Amino acid sequence: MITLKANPFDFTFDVKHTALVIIDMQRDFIEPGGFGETLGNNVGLLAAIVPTVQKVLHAWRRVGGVVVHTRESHAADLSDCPPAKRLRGAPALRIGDVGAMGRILIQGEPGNQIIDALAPVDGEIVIDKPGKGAFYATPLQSMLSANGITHLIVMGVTTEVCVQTTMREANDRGYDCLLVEDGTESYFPHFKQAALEMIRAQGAIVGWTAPSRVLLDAL
Ligand code: C5J
Repeated sequence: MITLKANPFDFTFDVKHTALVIIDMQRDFIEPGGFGETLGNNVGLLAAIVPTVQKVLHAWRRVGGVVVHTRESHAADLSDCPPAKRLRGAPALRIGDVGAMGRILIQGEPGNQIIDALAPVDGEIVIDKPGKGAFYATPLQSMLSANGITHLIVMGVTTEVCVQTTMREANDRGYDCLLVEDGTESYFPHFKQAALEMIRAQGAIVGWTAPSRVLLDAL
């Protein structure tokens, strides 16, 4: 068992029953020309966490823990993309349109791949998710159950959208979740801060948070 000095109080987990879940570290969000930029965001903000996420991923692989990568993505025929999601707002390009890295947010396109620095290796779970949360319309819960997972350590982007939604879905399904504070980022730094506070408020109502240093030292 490992106990971390986390917020709002200690987080105890067993590597054998804990998965590292890395949310949507795909080119669509982190590199120019993808979904994030079409929505008018500065994608450079998100690239800054890559070295931290990589350090934690490598440490987790060394201790032999289960790794889950997610990608926000849709089928090529858009059958899993509600029109309300595709048609909302006035982005430069919509989901399914052709951009600088292929079709925006479509499975198999160059922009939908996880960035090279964090690319999955054999044996790691990769979940393609049509929603913001990683449990909605995916086999994630059954895959975690098959691996005896009860705890999640979460990183990725963006903090207040896909990361927070996934943590809330996980919390409702009975998982204890810890978010790595410097392993997550938002296009809006004040939204990140607010999300961290919401997650750990009221006695860890959604989960715990801790800086990567605390986790890396413990591993
Ligand atoms: C968004 C995500 N922000 N991965 N997706 O649309 O957070």
